[in-house]
Amino acid sequence: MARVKSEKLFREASKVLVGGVNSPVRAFKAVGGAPVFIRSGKGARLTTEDGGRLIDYCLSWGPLILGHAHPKVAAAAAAAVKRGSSFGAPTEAETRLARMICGAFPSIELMRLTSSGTESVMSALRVARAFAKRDMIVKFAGCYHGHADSLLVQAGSGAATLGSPDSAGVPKAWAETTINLPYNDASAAAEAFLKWGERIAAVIVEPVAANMGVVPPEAGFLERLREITKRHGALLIFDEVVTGFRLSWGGAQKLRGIRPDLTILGKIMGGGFPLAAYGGRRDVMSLVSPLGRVYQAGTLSGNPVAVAAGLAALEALKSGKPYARLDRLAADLAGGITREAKRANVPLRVQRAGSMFTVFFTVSPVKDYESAKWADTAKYAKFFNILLEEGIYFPPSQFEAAFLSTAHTEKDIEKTLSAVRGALERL
Ligand code: KE4
Repeated sequence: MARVKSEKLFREASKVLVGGVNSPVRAFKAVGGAPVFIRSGKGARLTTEDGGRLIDYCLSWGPLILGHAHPKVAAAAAAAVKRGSSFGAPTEAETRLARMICGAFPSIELMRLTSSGTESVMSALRVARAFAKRDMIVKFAGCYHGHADSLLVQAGSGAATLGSPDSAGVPKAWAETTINLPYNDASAAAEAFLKWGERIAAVIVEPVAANMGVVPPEAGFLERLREITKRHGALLIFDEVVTGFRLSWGGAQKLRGIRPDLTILGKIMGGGFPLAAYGGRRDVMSLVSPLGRVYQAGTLSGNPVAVAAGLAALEALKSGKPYARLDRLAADLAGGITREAKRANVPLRVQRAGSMFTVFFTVSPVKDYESAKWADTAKYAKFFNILLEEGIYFPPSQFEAAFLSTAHTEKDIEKTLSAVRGALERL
């Protein structure tokens, strides 16, 4: 698929937008070439500015579990905007959405709507520090929780070492409030608490990692984190921005039967609009302004148009009960890719959780960021670009998740597997 127009648009964009994009991963740095510029989306398909039609497995990095331009979501947003786009005052719909979320996530007793996952994470960490009266946070290498300063840290050499900045502009002192441990290593967490326990306010974790590629938690990992944080008076924060409403109506915490103290939500809950949330224990969230002394605010927080879209998306999801079919379709695709790789004798492994998966070009199990980095990213880039030529749009990075939507069909899976067969033969 020629990308002449996308290349021209990318050159123009690069003159006024940093790197020609409004979020780095869109720039195709990991796969090469100019990013595809999108004209529109409908269902499981994207139409590019070059007139190409793509079966979309990136789905805007996860929000579009109902596919692009779902009629009910589009209608709800269109109707809402005609009633006014923003009031800076409470509306009844925000309560309805919050009530729906609390119903799906019983661990969320009190919550706050924001405009992005980053904003929700940033705020949740602030209230966790205030509640625990401690400064340090534990996270896991390869997990991404948005671009809040104190989370942009490199993993230390061994366990329980203080983080160092992983981005320019992050003061060393802020990075040192974060300990970055290997995912799936509960012993490292226990060791960190032995060393820093009285200073650790919270542990934040993706209950199924999606930002180093899909890496499910090993048996006992999350349960151990729950037990360790309880024992040391620290809070457990589940970042369910990706997994919330993706893995089940109640996210990963419902499937795992674990009750975190705070949960971060985003992506799917906004129906593709800027909408996210953080919430959890009432005694913790009651510290947030105007109830308590933890300040957090936002001009467009709980925006009426985004809330209308989010409500429509969640209502469609709740009534459609799509999870069994989504999981089956994803299993068919993942299984098919694995079969094609065996047939082509190409070393790869597909790691999947529900309707999200990653094709890792490595044969060893990927259980943390160190093992994820063994994947052959050059091979992934070639695989991605050959699929793109065949009209299949995977995430433009080895370390991201591919997603299914309710708009994907069995025919789409067949078409994709045929393109995968051809791509693997050309690797
Ligand atoms: P946002 O600030 O991008 O809304 O959310 C940040 C965030 C928080 N937590 C998790 C688990 C996330 O995956 C994200 C954002 N995800 C990335 C891609 N995996 C967004 C894509 C991008 O940065 O453009």
